[in-house]
Amino acid sequence: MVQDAFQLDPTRLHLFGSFDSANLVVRFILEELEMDYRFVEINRANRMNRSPEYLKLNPQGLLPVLIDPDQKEPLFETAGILLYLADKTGRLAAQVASPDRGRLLSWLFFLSNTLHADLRISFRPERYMSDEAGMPHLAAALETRIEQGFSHLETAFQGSAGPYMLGSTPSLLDFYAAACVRWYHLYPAARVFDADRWPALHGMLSLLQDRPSVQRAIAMEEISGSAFLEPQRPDLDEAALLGT
Ligand SMILES: N[C@@H](CCC(=O)N[C@@H](CS)C(=O)NCC(=O)O)C(=O)O
Repeated sequence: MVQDAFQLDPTRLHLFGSFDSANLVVRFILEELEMDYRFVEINRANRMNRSPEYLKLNPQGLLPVLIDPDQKEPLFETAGILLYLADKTGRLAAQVASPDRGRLLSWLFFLSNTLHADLRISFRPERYMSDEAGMPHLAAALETRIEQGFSHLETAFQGSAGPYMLGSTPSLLDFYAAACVRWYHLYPAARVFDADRWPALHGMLSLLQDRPSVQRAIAMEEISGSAFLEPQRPDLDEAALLGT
C-alpha cells in the first residue's frame, strides 16, 4: 500500500498531501494555474507521513511535498512550493517586479513563518510545552499574536488598491492568507473570523471563495460548505487531525 503511493510517473508533477491540510494552499495554486498534476494521498491516521519512503521526500514528515521532474529534489515548505510554481509559470507572483516585489516577499514570508507558524502551534500546543499549568498562558499569547497577525494583514489589504493584496488580481498571498483564515475558523476549536474587525480581508475572502479554482480545489479535497467564511469542520478521524 505504502509502496503504491511512491510509484511516480516521471513525466508529471505530484502533490503529496492529506485532505484539507496545508496542501490545500498548493492545490489552490495548481488549480488557479490550470497545471497538470497527480495528487498522492498520504494518510496521516496511519502515520504514512512518518514512513521511511515519505521521510525521504521531507525529513520533517510534514505535508505538503511537491515533486517536479524538472527538479533534482522534492520541494517542501508551503511558501517555497508556491513561489516555485509562480516562478515556473510566470504568474501569481513571478511577474511582480519592483516596486511591488518587496511587498510580495515580505508578506509571503510573514504568512509562512509568523501567521501559519503561530496557527500551527495553537493547533497542538502540547508539542511545544509540557507544563499543563502554563498551557492557558501559551494559548492566550497565541490568540493575541494570531489576531495581531490578521490585523497586520488587514492594514496591508487596506493599503492596496484592492481587492487583493497586490491590486486587482489575486496572487499567492491571497490564497495563502485565505487558507490561514480557514484554519483559524476550524482548529483547535471553532473561532469566528471577525468581519467588522478585518473588513478588507473579509471582502477579499468572499471574492476568492467563489473562484472556479478554489471551488475545484475544495471539491478535490473533499471539503463541503464554504471554503473560508463559514467553513464546516471536516468529519475526520481524530487521529488524522493529529499534528494538523
Ligand atoms: N512549515 C510547513 C508546515 C506544514 C504543516 O503544518 N503540515 C501539517 C499538515 S497541515 C502536517 O504535515 N502535519 C503532520 C505532522 O505534524 O505530523 C509548511 O509550510 O509546509
